[in-house]
Amino acid sequence: MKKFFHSISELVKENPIFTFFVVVNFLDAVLVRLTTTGTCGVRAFFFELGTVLLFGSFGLRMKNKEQKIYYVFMTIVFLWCVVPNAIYYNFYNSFVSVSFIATSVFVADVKDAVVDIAIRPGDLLYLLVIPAIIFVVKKFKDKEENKQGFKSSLVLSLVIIGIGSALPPYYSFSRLFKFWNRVSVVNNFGVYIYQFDDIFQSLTPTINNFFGYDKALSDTKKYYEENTNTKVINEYTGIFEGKNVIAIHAESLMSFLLDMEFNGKKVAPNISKMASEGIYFNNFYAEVGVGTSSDTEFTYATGLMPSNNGTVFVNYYNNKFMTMQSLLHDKGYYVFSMHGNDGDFWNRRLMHASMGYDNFYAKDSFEIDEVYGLGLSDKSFFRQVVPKIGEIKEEMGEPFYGTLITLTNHTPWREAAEYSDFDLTQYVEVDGETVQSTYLADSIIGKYIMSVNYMDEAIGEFINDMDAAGLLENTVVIIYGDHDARAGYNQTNYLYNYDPVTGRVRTEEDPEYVEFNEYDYEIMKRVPFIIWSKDSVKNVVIDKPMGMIDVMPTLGNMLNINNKYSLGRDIMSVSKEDAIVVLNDASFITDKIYYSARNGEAYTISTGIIPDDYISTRREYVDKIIEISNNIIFYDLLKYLD
Ligand code: GP9
Ligand code: MN
Repeated sequence: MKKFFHSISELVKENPIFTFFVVVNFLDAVLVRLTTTGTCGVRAFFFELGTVLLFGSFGLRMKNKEQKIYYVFMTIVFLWCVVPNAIYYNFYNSFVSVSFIATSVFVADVKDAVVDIAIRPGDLLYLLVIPAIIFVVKKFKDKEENKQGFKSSLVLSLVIIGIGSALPPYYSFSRLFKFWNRVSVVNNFGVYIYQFDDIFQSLTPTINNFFGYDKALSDTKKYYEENTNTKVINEYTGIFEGKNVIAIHAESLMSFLLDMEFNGKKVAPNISKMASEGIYFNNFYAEVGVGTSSDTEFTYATGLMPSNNGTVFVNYYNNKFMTMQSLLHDKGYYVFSMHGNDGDFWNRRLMHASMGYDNFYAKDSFEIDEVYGLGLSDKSFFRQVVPKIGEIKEEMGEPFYGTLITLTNHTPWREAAEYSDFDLTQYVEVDGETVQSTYLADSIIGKYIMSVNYMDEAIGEFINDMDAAGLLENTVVIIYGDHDARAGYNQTNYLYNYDPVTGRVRTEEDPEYVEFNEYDYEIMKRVPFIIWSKDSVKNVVIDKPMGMIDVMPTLGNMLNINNKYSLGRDIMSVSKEDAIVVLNDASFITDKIYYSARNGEAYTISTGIIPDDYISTRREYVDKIIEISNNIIFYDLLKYLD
């Protein structure tokens, strides 16, 4: 043992390049974890140090230039694990996947958002490591192969990884293999192991075709045998059968805006009016992964969870899925989608055809006469949509089902003041005088609020134009938010704790501090789901926790169609106690708690007794839903199920 540690200390003294490589790459891993999730788990330290030592030891089997090139190359590889994740986490609160690179062609279109919200100058400091290690390898003379040093550092790295493995939480290994909780993997194993695992997982769909298929098929068949998704008859069964349906996919619309007003004016008067007149699901959540809008389109249409590796729209668009669109088409509906953006964004041109749409009207079907943010403005889009629906009704008859995907309210809302004059001025008392504060209008969250007001106006004009054209007769209009705005915790906290008088954000020490923690931020990510029709006012509010996977069964029951592969449930036939929102990282929300799969913590939403097995039974349920969904996606199993 003494000899072992002596050889390590000799190694550190004799080979400064090896020492620099280990120290700097270990510090990078620790820093990126602390500056993203903020978790200071001891366990991850062992894995981060052990990983760097392990790769560092291989360099000792090389000599001279080869050894130096190896250490520079591996430092660049480790930086590729650190810098993209530091930036990506600011935008998505998760960690990047190499399979996302396949979809990153779309990031170019949202680069403003990435630049505005995601890239912090500090994240780019990591890049200084490259000139630093080049300086170090130039400064110190070449080294011969060091077999003893290799053995000692290899053994030390394995001992350190072994200690890390012996530390709780032991369930984290399942997350390493199941991999739907990226944050948990980084928190427990560090960013290097996370990224190597991600590469392996991203290759899995290709590998899967050779391995794991049989087990996935038998597990999935067994699941559906035990959970046959027969339609439950209730008071909503068939209430909209045969009606036309127009579904508005409202970009980044969140529910809290429907109750918000400034200076006596509602932020979203039209949408909130439709919510009050129709059926309003006010405890509703998107369940997106990295696929954001496209994940919502997929989950809404199939009742399956999004893919945990890549996105369905890009990586699995050729697979067979049972969708609302295909079921309605089979019932005689003409099914179309319309969107003012490039038809290849999110690979929609191919995926919409695969989902069963008869036609997809993309950017090239519209006159691009007014542009804000990502493309055609919502007001111009809707103005042009109305006559198109009129032509469809003329030429294709009824019933028709149309998905209208909005665009203007997409992050980062930089131009909001150009298309919205919604007044966010705050009037505050300072030393007995009333002064104006415009902090909100200048902030990202303020621009978001202004942008939502614009989208609300656009939807209000659309409803009026549809009514004037006689297109609301026998028609149901649906509005759903496709995911939360991604404005970030700090920006959202402004709404609760920015003090316009002092210009500071209140902390817990302030008497007027409003409790708003990371869990409150997750819980407020509700998006509206509204079913409205001109001729059948409903005035119903459903406050049961509901997820996007429940839309297919719930709306399907109203349209009298049944998707037997949906993993969601018709919320009208589920009790509030049993209702559950399955989130894509295996966290979940019920009427009692928000359970964070990242930290294994439960945050109380309402009082009341929580039975012993309350969390474990729901965690098993959630894991199973995610597993079966991913089986179907990865292995294209619906082709083989009857
Ligand atoms: C792109 C629009 C926005 O066409 O649907 O997509 P998102 O960035 O929200 O996934
Ligand atoms: Mn979106």
